[in-house]
Amino acid sequence: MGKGLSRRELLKKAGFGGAVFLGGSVLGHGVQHRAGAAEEDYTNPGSIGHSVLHRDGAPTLYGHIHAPPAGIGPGDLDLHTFPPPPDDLPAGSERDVEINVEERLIEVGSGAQVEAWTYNGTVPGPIIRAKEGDLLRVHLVNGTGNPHNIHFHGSHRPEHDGWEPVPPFGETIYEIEAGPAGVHPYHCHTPPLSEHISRGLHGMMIVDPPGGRPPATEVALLLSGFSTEQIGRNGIVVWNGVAGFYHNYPIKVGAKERIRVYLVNMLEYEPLASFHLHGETFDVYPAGMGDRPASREDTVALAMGQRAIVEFTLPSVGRYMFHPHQHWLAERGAMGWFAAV
Ligand SMILES: [Cu+2]
Repeated sequence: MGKGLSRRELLKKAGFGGAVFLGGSVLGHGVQHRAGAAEEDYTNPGSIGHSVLHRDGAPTLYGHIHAPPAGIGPGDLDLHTFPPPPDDLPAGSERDVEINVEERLIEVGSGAQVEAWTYNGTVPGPIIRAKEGDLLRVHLVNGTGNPHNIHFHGSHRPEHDGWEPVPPFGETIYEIEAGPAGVHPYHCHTPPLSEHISRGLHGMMIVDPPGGRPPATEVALLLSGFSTEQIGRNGIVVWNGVAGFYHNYPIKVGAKERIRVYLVNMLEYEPLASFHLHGETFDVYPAGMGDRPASREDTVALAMGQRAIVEFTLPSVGRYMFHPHQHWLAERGAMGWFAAV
C-alpha cells in the first residue's frame, strides 16, 4: 500500500470488481410504488422490505441514524468489502507488509468528521491475506507524534507480539508466522488501547489453510465505532468504516451461490455485538478455524476481539438485511443489506 494516498485513491487503486449498485426508486419485492410501477431491482438504495409508507407517501428509511457521507458512493468500499483473493505463492512464503501509521481527518458518516489514527490512511486498515505458515515481515512506520504499534491475534513468537510502543516517528519490523488458518484482527496495542483502537487503528488478517478454502463469493465485514459524542461512547457504529454504507449500497452477491463472510468485531466500549442475517441461516466457524462448522445460526454473538467465518447460500433473488442484533448499534450506522441477484 502506498504512503500518502487518500482513502479514495487507495480504494480506487485496488480495483476489485464484484459490486454493482443500481439506482432507482422501488420497494423491496416489486410491490407497486404509489408513484409508479416497481421493477425487480433488489440493490436499490432507499428501498425497504415491503411497502410501508409514511403518511406523506414517502417510503420509510429503515432504522439508521447515520447515512454515509455525500462524497462516498457505490463501489468506494470495495477494497474493504471484498478481500483480495488468495495468490499462487506456496505456503511458507515470505511476505513483506508495509504499514504506515498516519493521522487523517476522515468523514465516517454524513456530516461526521473524525480525527482518525489510521494504518495506511484508511479505517479499517488494509486486509492482510496469507497462507498458514507464511512469514509476514511487517514494517511499521509511525509517522505521527504519538507512540503506536501493531499487535496481531493468532499464533506467533512472543518477542514479536507488538505490545511495546513504537515511539513518535519511529519504526520497527515484526516477524509474524501467519496462523492458525482463520480470520484474525490486528490492532494498535498502545495505552489507552480503547482510544487507539476506536480512533481507527485496527484491521483484519485472513489466513488460508494450505489447501485453500472451497470456492465462494467472499465478503469482509469489520465492525467498529467512533466516539463522536463523548469518549467512551460510540456515536457512530460502522461496518468497514463508513456509517450506513451497506444500507444505501447493498452488497451484491449471487443467489444460490456460496457466500463466505469474514466477520471481525473491533467495537470498543460495548460488551457484546453480533451479526444477524435475515431470511437465511449460516454455518459458523469461530475465529474462522476448523474445517467443520461449530453451529448453524442466524445470529452469532461476538465479544470485542472475537471473529468468525459464516457461510450461507441465499436461495432466491431478493434483499436480505444484516445488522448487529443490539439494535442501538444497528441504528447508529450498522444496518446493511445483501442483494442476491
Ligand atoms: Cu496507537
